[in-house]
Amino acid sequence: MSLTGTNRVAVVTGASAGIGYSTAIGLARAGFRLAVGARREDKLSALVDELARITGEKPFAAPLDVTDKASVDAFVQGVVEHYGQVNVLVNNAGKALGVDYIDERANEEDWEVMLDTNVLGLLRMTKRLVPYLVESGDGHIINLGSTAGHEAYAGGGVYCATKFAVRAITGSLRQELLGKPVRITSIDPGMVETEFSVVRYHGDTSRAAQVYEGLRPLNSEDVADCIVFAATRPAHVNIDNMILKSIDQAAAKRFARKGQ
Ligand code: 8X3
Repeated sequence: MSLTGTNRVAVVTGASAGIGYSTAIGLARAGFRLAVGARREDKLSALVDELARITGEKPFAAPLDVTDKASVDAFVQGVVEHYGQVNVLVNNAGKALGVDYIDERANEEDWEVMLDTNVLGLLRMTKRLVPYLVESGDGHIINLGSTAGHEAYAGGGVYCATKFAVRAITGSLRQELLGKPVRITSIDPGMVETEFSVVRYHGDTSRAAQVYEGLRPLNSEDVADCIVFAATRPAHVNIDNMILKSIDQAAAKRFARKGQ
Protein backbone atom coordinates (compact mmCIF):
# COMPACT_ATOMS: atom_id res chain seq x y z
CA MET A 1 0.00 0.00 0.00
CA SER A 2 1.37 3.40 -0.84
CA LEU A 3 1.11 6.56 1.16
CA THR A 4 -0.63 9.48 -0.47
CA GLY A 5 0.61 12.98 0.05
CA THR A 6 -2.57 14.12 1.77
CA ASN A 7 -1.76 17.24 3.76
CA ARG A 8 1.97 16.63 3.44
CA VAL A 9 3.91 19.67 2.24
CA ALA A 10 6.52 19.26 -0.48
CA VAL A 11 9.14 21.87 -1.39
CA VAL A 12 10.48 21.73 -4.94
CA THR A 13 13.49 23.85 -5.96
CA GLY A 14 14.12 24.85 -9.56
CA ALA A 15 10.42 24.32 -10.20
CA SER A 16 9.85 26.69 -13.12
CA ALA A 17 10.67 24.17 -15.85
CA GLY A 18 11.76 20.64 -16.68
CA ILE A 19 12.04 18.01 -13.97
CA GLY A 20 11.14 20.48 -11.20
CA TYR A 21 7.95 21.55 -12.98
CA SER A 22 6.85 17.98 -13.71
CA THR A 23 7.68 16.91 -10.16
CA ALA A 24 5.56 19.67 -8.65
CA ILE A 25 2.64 18.63 -10.88
CA GLY A 26 3.14 14.94 -10.08
CA LEU A 27 3.27 15.56 -6.33
CA ALA A 28 0.16 17.76 -6.48
CA ARG A 29 -1.71 14.98 -8.31
CA ALA A 30 -0.57 12.59 -5.54
CA GLY A 31 -2.17 14.85 -2.92
CA PHE A 32 0.77 16.93 -1.70
CA ARG A 33 0.55 20.63 -0.93
CA LEU A 34 3.26 22.42 -2.83
CA ALA A 35 5.87 25.08 -2.11
CA VAL A 36 7.73 25.95 -5.29
CA GLY A 37 10.74 28.14 -5.87
CA ALA A 38 12.73 29.31 -8.84
CA ARG A 39 15.15 32.15 -9.47
CA ARG A 40 12.52 34.23 -11.29
CA GLU A 41 9.12 34.24 -9.67
CA ASP A 42 7.40 35.36 -12.88
CA LYS A 43 8.48 32.08 -14.48
CA LEU A 44 6.44 30.21 -11.86
CA SER A 45 3.08 31.70 -12.83
CA ALA A 46 2.05 28.91 -15.26
CA LEU A 47 2.96 26.30 -12.66
CA VAL A 48 1.08 28.13 -9.91
CA ASP A 49 -2.08 28.19 -12.06
CA GLU A 50 -1.75 24.50 -12.89
CA LEU A 51 -1.14 23.52 -9.25
CA ALA A 52 -4.14 25.57 -8.11
CA ARG A 53 -6.26 23.81 -10.73
CA ILE A 54 -5.13 20.36 -9.54
CA THR A 55 -5.31 20.93 -5.78
CA GLY A 56 -7.98 23.61 -5.53
CA GLU A 57 -5.55 25.61 -3.39
CA LYS A 58 -3.07 28.33 -4.33
CA PRO A 59 0.41 26.90 -3.69
CA PHE A 60 3.20 28.76 -1.93
CA ALA A 61 5.47 30.17 -4.64
CA ALA A 62 8.39 32.53 -4.14
CA PRO A 63 11.68 33.51 -5.72
CA LEU A 64 14.51 31.19 -4.74
CA ASP A 65 18.14 31.41 -5.71
CA VAL A 66 19.86 28.54 -3.93
CA THR A 67 23.24 30.22 -4.44
CA ASP A 68 22.12 33.18 -2.30
CA LYS A 69 21.90 32.58 1.46
CA ALA A 70 19.47 35.46 2.02
CA SER A 71 17.16 34.14 -0.72
CA VAL A 72 17.23 30.64 0.80
CA ASP A 73 16.49 32.04 4.27
CA ALA A 74 13.57 34.13 2.99
CA PHE A 75 12.12 31.22 1.00
CA VAL A 76 12.31 28.78 3.91
CA GLN A 77 10.81 31.31 6.31
CA GLY A 78 8.01 31.95 3.83
CA VAL A 79 7.18 28.24 3.45
CA VAL A 80 7.17 27.64 7.19
CA GLU A 81 5.00 30.67 7.86
CA HIS A 82 2.61 29.66 5.08
CA TYR A 83 2.12 25.96 5.87
CA GLY A 84 3.56 25.55 9.38
CA GLN A 85 5.26 22.31 8.36
CA VAL A 86 7.47 20.75 5.68
CA ASN A 87 7.52 17.03 4.90
CA VAL A 88 9.34 16.65 1.61
CA LEU A 89 12.27 18.54 0.13
CA VAL A 90 13.04 17.89 -3.54
CA ASN A 91 16.49 19.32 -4.19
CA ASN A 92 16.07 19.71 -7.92
CA ALA A 93 17.80 23.03 -8.69
CA GLY A 94 21.00 22.30 -10.61
CA LYS A 95 22.67 22.69 -13.94
CA ALA A 96 25.57 21.81 -16.20
CA LEU A 97 27.51 24.62 -17.82
CA GLY A 98 29.84 23.90 -20.71
CA VAL A 99 31.76 20.82 -21.75
CA ASP A 100 35.18 22.26 -21.07
CA TYR A 101 38.11 19.99 -20.42
CA ILE A 102 39.99 20.80 -17.23
CA ASP A 103 42.76 22.68 -18.92
CA GLU A 104 43.89 26.24 -19.50
CA ARG A 105 40.79 27.03 -21.62
CA ALA A 106 38.23 26.08 -18.99
CA ASN A 107 35.72 28.69 -17.84
CA GLU A 108 36.18 29.00 -14.09
CA GLU A 109 32.97 30.99 -13.64
CA ASP A 110 31.05 28.00 -14.98
CA TRP A 111 32.79 25.82 -12.39
CA GLU A 112 31.82 28.19 -9.59
CA VAL A 113 28.17 28.39 -10.64
CA MET A 114 27.87 24.60 -10.91
CA LEU A 115 29.49 23.98 -7.53
CA ASP A 116 27.51 26.77 -5.88
CA THR A 117 24.17 25.64 -7.31
CA ASN A 118 24.43 21.84 -7.43
CA VAL A 119 26.39 21.27 -4.23
CA LEU A 120 26.25 24.28 -1.91
CA GLY A 121 22.70 25.18 -2.94
CA LEU A 122 21.49 21.67 -2.12
CA LEU A 123 23.34 21.82 1.20
CA ARG A 124 21.88 25.23 2.08
CA MET A 125 18.31 24.05 1.49
CA THR A 126 18.92 20.79 3.33
CA LYS A 127 20.56 22.43 6.35
CA ARG A 128 17.69 24.83 6.82
CA LEU A 129 14.90 22.32 6.30
CA VAL A 130 16.22 19.30 8.21
CA PRO A 131 14.80 20.53 11.56
CA TYR A 132 11.33 20.93 10.03
CA LEU A 133 11.54 17.57 8.26
CA VAL A 134 12.42 15.87 11.55
CA GLU A 135 9.67 17.76 13.38
CA SER A 136 7.09 16.71 10.78
CA GLY A 137 7.42 13.12 11.98
CA ASP A 138 7.35 11.98 8.34
CA GLY A 139 10.06 13.80 6.39
CA HIS A 140 11.80 12.99 3.14
CA ILE A 141 14.70 14.54 1.24
CA ILE A 142 14.86 13.68 -2.45
CA ASN A 143 18.06 14.76 -4.19
CA LEU A 144 18.41 14.99 -7.95
CA GLY A 145 21.63 13.21 -8.72
CA SER A 146 22.65 11.95 -12.13
CA THR A 147 24.34 9.10 -13.91
CA ALA A 148 27.13 11.71 -14.03
CA GLY A 149 27.49 10.98 -10.32
CA HIS A 150 28.36 7.37 -11.11
CA GLU A 151 30.47 7.67 -14.24
CA ALA A 152 32.81 10.55 -15.04
CA TYR A 153 33.26 11.55 -18.68
CA ALA A 154 35.52 13.88 -20.65
CA GLY A 155 34.12 17.38 -20.71
CA GLY A 156 32.05 16.72 -17.59
CA GLY A 157 34.78 17.19 -15.01
CA VAL A 158 33.10 19.68 -12.77
CA TYR A 159 29.47 18.73 -13.51
CA CYS A 160 30.31 15.08 -12.75
CA ALA A 161 32.14 16.20 -9.59
CA THR A 162 29.01 18.00 -8.40
CA LYS A 163 26.87 14.91 -8.97
CA PHE A 164 29.42 12.62 -7.28
CA ALA A 165 29.16 15.11 -4.41
CA VAL A 166 25.36 14.84 -4.37
CA ARG A 167 25.75 11.06 -4.10
CA ALA A 168 28.20 11.46 -1.21
CA ILE A 169 25.94 13.95 0.58
CA THR A 170 22.96 11.62 0.16
CA GLY A 171 25.01 8.75 1.60
CA SER A 172 26.13 10.81 4.60
CA LEU A 173 22.61 12.04 5.26
CA ARG A 174 21.27 8.48 5.12
CA GLN A 175 23.55 7.65 8.05
CA GLU A 176 23.09 10.93 9.92
CA LEU A 177 19.29 10.68 9.72
CA LEU A 178 19.18 7.05 10.82
CA GLY A 179 16.78 6.81 13.75
CA LYS A 180 14.98 9.99 12.77
CA PRO A 181 11.70 10.11 10.82
CA VAL A 182 13.31 11.42 7.62
CA ARG A 183 13.90 9.36 4.51
CA ILE A 184 16.57 10.21 1.98
CA THR A 185 16.55 9.28 -1.68
CA SER A 186 18.65 10.10 -4.68
CA ILE A 187 17.12 9.93 -8.15
CA ASP A 188 19.85 9.65 -10.76
CA PRO A 189 18.77 10.07 -14.38
CA GLY A 190 20.87 9.85 -17.51
CA MET A 191 20.01 11.93 -20.53
CA VAL A 192 16.70 13.81 -20.12
CA GLU A 193 15.36 16.14 -22.79
CA THR A 194 14.75 19.47 -21.02
CA GLU A 195 16.39 22.89 -21.15
CA PHE A 196 19.43 21.14 -19.62
CA SER A 197 21.46 21.05 -22.83
CA VAL A 198 20.47 24.54 -24.00
CA VAL A 199 21.76 25.81 -20.64
CA ARG A 200 24.86 23.62 -20.86
CA TYR A 201 25.69 25.01 -24.32
CA HIS A 202 25.02 28.57 -23.17
CA GLY A 203 21.92 29.03 -25.35
CA ASP A 204 23.20 27.29 -28.51
CA THR A 205 19.96 25.48 -29.42
CA SER A 206 21.31 23.62 -32.45
CA ARG A 207 24.20 22.18 -30.46
CA ALA A 208 21.71 21.24 -27.72
CA ALA A 209 19.41 19.52 -30.25
CA GLN A 210 22.30 17.34 -31.43
CA VAL A 211 22.50 15.77 -27.96
CA TYR A 212 19.10 14.12 -28.49
CA GLU A 213 19.37 13.43 -32.23
CA GLY A 214 18.30 10.00 -33.44
CA LEU A 215 17.34 8.64 -30.03
CA ARG A 216 14.47 8.74 -27.61
CA PRO A 217 15.67 10.44 -24.41
CA LEU A 218 13.89 10.40 -21.09
CA ASN A 219 11.54 13.31 -20.52
CA SER A 220 10.91 15.25 -17.33
CA GLU A 221 7.74 13.26 -16.53
CA ASP A 222 9.71 10.01 -16.61
CA VAL A 223 11.93 11.36 -13.84
CA ALA A 224 9.06 12.97 -11.93
CA ASP A 225 7.28 9.58 -11.89
CA CYS A 226 10.25 8.11 -9.98
CA ILE A 227 10.30 11.00 -7.53
CA VAL A 228 6.58 10.67 -6.88
CA PHE A 229 6.95 6.90 -6.47
CA ALA A 230 9.68 7.38 -3.85
CA ALA A 231 7.66 10.07 -2.05
CA THR A 232 4.49 7.97 -1.90
CA ARG A 233 5.93 4.82 -0.34
CA PRO A 234 4.83 4.04 3.21
CA ALA A 235 6.85 5.95 5.83
CA HIS A 236 9.06 2.96 6.70
CA VAL A 237 10.17 2.39 3.08
CA ASN A 238 13.30 4.30 2.10
CA ILE A 239 14.12 4.16 -1.61
CA ASP A 240 17.86 4.84 -1.33
CA ASN A 241 18.62 5.34 -5.00
CA MET A 242 17.07 5.00 -8.44
CA ILE A 243 19.15 5.15 -11.61
CA LEU A 244 17.20 5.56 -14.83
CA LYS A 245 18.30 5.91 -18.41
CA SER A 246 16.68 5.91 -21.82
CA ILE A 247 16.63 2.51 -23.46
CA ASP A 248 18.87 4.16 -26.06
CA GLN A 249 21.60 5.02 -23.53
CA ALA A 250 23.80 2.31 -22.01
CA ALA A 251 26.54 4.49 -20.49
CA ALA A 252 27.57 8.15 -20.32
CA LYS A 253 28.76 8.19 -23.92
CA ARG A 254 27.18 4.99 -25.34
CA PHE A 255 24.03 5.63 -27.36
CA ALA A 256 21.94 3.83 -29.97
CA ARG A 257 21.17 6.58 -32.48
CA LYS A 258 19.07 5.85 -35.55
CA GLY A 259 21.08 6.12 -38.73
CA GLN A 260 24.41 5.55 -36.99
C1 8X3 B 1 22.58 14.62 -16.94
C2 8X3 B 1 23.23 13.41 -17.48
O1 8X3 B 1 24.94 12.53 -19.13
O2 8X3 B 1 24.25 14.81 -19.45
O3 8X3 B 1 22.71 14.71 -15.57
O4 8X3 B 1 25.69 14.23 -17.64
S1 8X3 B 1 24.58 13.78 -18.44
